[in-house]
Amino acid sequence: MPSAGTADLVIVANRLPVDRVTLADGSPGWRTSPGGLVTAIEPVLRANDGVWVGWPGGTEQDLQPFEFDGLSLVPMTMSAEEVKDFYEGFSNGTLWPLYHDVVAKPEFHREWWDAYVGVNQRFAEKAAELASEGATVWVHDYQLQLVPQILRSLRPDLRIGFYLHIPFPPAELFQQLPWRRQILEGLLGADLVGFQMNGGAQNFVRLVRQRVGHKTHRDLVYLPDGRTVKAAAFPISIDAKGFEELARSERVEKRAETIRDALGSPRKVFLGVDRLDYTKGIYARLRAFSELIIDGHFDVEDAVFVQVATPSREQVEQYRILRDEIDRLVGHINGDLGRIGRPAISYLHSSYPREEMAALYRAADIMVVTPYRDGMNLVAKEYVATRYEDDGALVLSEFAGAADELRQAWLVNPYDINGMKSALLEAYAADERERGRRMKAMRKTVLQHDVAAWADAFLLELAAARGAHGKTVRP
Ligand code: ADQ
Repeated sequence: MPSAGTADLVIVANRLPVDRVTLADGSPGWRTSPGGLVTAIEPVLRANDGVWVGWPGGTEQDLQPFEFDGLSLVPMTMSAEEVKDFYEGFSNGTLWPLYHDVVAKPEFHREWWDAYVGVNQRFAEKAAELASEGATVWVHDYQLQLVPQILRSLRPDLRIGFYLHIPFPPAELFQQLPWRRQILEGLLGADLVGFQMNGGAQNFVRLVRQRVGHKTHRDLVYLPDGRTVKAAAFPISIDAKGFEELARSERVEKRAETIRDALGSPRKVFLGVDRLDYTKGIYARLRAFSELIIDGHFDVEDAVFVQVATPSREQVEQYRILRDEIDRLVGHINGDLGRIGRPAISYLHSSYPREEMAALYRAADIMVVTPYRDGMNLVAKEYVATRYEDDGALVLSEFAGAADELRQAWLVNPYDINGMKSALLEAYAADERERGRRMKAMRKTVLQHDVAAWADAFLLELAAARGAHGKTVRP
């Protein structure tokens, strides 16, 4: 066993919670990445003298552990080949499409798998080196599914939790993976495996029974060595109060007004905000909107669609193809339907600070979230959190995890364009009372189940996990 380190809590994630930036004096520095995970985990990290292990992006090689804003960060390096084979390849060319209902075709390449094993091994070794005797290690997401098992073999004293942020697919799809058994065994190194939805946990337990042959009962897996592994759902959330406060600030209110003015003060603003990803259903939603104009339900003077799509994974071919397709579609729609100074779709590729996101949410009458499959979808929850006057409408795909909690949204099947058109139109035409009734209920849900509650629930369950014998981390 390697000698134990000093951290009582180790977070292991593909990415560090910071991005590389160039400071005013031209030297390289860091900035906290926008995102809920940092907000959720930061207080727990601070309370437990924790460290965060992850890749800062890029291929810089001589990175040392550092403190940023009071957080202890341990950067993992990645070679150009690993970025290609582990990150773009196995993580985003194999697992991402496979775990999202095969919306795009997953590719299976043996050299990608080899890189995945190698990177997982390095991350596990680093966590083993940093964790104190009996510490808690919380491993995140699909890029690191082998870490729990490797880590357990290096450090049997640890309490290990794993959380999957994306859906865990049904057996019928997971079965395609040539390395299906290794992935299942990798995850079984954890004491607790957390999923967004109950369905994911059930898929996992069923696969373990069928493919690995372990005994299972409800949400528990019994291993031959006497250990038990629990699989359960912990739906992730957002810093709801933080978003609401931001939305209430005068600056954000003013900015929201400016945005509406800049759009030409249309009667209604539709909004979509996504990473530019083929799982998000951007193409179909824009088509549905444009057909409503063509069918004469409204005009470009009445309504505009603002679509923010941050480019993502640009080296992966399927993402380039998608970007071209959407560029072309927006060009067509605006060419055919727009008027001078009044495009039907206002299309933006930028990434924005949280404040600007809040202003966009405030400026939007109808938020449109239509993924073909999504683990949760935080955008839907963020929109709800900013609507403190119980106004605004949410059109939400049934296939987003968020649809389980946000039942009062206008729920749609994103494969059904006519169904989507009807829902968009209903949300557009709904009266104030109807919108208010729905939003009020959704706001209650989002404010109650915030990201702090999510982290607490996971860590409490991990502390109670049977078979774990380490120290308990304070949520
Ligand atoms: P994502 O697929 O990235 O997350 P999502 O849950 O919507 O999807 O989170 C996106 C986050 O990025 C939101 O917090 C949003 O505000 C932010 N964002 C989006 N566009 C932005 C822009 N242009 N500028 C700035 N910020 C932007 C994965 C899973 C989800 C799951 C989350 C968390 O795919 O299903 O909800 O992890 O577990």
